Amino acid sequence: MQKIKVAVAGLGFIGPVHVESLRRLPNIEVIAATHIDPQGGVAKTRQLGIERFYDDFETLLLDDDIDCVHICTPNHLHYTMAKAALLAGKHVVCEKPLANTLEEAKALTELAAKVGKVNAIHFNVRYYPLVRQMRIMREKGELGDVFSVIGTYLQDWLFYQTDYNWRLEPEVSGDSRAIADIGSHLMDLLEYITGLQIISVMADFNTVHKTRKKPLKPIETYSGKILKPEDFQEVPVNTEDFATVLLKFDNGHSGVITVSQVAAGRKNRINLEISGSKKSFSWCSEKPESLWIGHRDAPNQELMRDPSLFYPGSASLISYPGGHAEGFGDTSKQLFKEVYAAIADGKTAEQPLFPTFKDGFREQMLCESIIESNKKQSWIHITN
Ligand code: SOE
Repeated sequence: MQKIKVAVAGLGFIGPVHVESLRRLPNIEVIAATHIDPQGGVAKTRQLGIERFYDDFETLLLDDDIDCVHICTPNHLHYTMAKAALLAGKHVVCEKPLANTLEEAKALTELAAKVGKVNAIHFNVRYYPLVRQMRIMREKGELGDVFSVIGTYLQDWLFYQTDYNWRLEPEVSGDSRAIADIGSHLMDLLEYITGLQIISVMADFNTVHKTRKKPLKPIETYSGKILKPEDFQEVPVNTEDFATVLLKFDNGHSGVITVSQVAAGRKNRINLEISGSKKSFSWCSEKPESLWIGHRDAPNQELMRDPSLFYPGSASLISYPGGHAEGFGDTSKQLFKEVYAAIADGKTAEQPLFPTFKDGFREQMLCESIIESNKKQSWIHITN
């Protein structure tokens, strides 16, 4: 089998998740990496058993053996790296957000279409099998019209004033934090499942910790929870720890999302309540193997992740029988399986099932409208 050769840029929290997930697929070989800190990068590359390390991204792109590049660096590097990779003739899988501005996201989407390379964005939450099962059940009319959507995404890794991360720095992470970082997953998810489009938003942000204590040495996502910094500097913070956004959908109905990164005890918890004219769905990412199905005049049901009970389109995202738990790491594996099938088949032009730069652009557009709504404390209509 001709293996597709892959490089990963950025070996912080999510980069190694990409490497591990890619290695579970038979037609892929991870052959190279690069990292912002060359010394630490060499050690991480060796630890991950990757054969080649490049001190800089430009040199990595000169390696003709590399077919596809995964961009797992901080947000402010996504645009320049994705653009350079596409121009170097590589397929690109980019972590969300696609870019830090709408203009950059638009330019990348147009460039990807022009060069005809496979392009994907890591909205991996779509790949919990029950998420696609909900989508297919809705497509088959089993949910009915969507009356309302209530979504929350709660974390606690930034709970303390001493929790610090590059996501707190707008020049690196962009002008929104909780909405852009995790609200993007939530909005992509609810549009993916319901088939609805958000057409207006009314947002309200809150920065719980107006200042934070920045450790004097770099730390990685989530690792700050265990770090006891000996000394740090107090810095102002003006991006949101918490946000609530009222939503209006193109079917005339409404919804609401709430995101927080300071919710003690909620580790990485997406919860969806989707109410339809025939039944309701309730799903939680911390219990991803179970879907609650609510009825007005019949007993409520629980659908467990079991390929024999799923439609083919969602059963294709399941590798193990019911009861043999699959989770967060499996979502990336299943997403990459669909991306690399498209690369192997040379299907760069079709509208694929997996999330592409177009979905990244849409999320950028929603996030910018939400930022504007919060600033103006008014409803903002989404112009497609
Ligand atoms: C931090 O909020 C984070 O790592 C996000 O950046 C990821 O997208 C999410 O999957 C887990 O939490």
